Amino acid sequence: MEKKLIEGFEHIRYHRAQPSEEELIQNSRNFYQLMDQRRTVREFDTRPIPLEVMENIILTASTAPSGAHKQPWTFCLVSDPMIKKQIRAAAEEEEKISYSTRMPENWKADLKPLGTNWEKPFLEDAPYLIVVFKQSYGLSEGEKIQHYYVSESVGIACGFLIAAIHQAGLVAVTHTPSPMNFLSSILERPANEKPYLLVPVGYAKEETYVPAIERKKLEEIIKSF
Ligand code: IYR
Repeated sequence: MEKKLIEGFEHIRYHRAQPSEEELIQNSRNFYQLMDQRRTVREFDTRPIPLEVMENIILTASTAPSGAHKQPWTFCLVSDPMIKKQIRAAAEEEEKISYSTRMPENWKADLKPLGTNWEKPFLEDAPYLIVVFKQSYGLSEGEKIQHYYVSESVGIACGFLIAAIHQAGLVAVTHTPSPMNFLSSILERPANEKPYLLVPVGYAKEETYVPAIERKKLEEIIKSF
């Protein structure tokens, strides 16, 4: 490996094949077409998933860039049916209050086409729940470690996570029960970690339907200068 000291810090030579223009077009088109098939799915088959698949998906998420490379994330991987049951009960308790009193009418109207409600059977049906925690600061031998751009870093990692789940052939729903501090106590997380996103993962249920919604056209999302 070619190495170089830059300002006293070891660097390694960056190697990556440089695709031709045709290859760039093909690669970008293929990945777009793959990702455009991703849908949020809320109905899961209970069929188990090999642990290695989940580990690879989480490793992929951990390749995300992060502020000062502090990697301010923890991925709790839950398959224990008793813990899933506890998480479902606590989430539904909050969601029941949210849907009945916390969420304004226009919010509920916006969700109507998606068919969501306070019931969350996917929290028990999905073989795995990935609960992503953001670390406001790090801890090493009792010392606090400064973290930077924590929400941005963990958000990017979650994007990678969702892409990896889809690429593997599985489905997920990005669930954000609110408030979700119950996840800290159920999963016994330390004070430097805050729940960020709850992602049930599994095979889609055999016959399931997703809302017939469309994505914004390129002209609506791009402004070229
Ligand atoms: N957290 C609630 C409500 C909800 C909110 C949004 I914004 C969504 O896109 C979907 C659901 C729930 O999970 O049902």
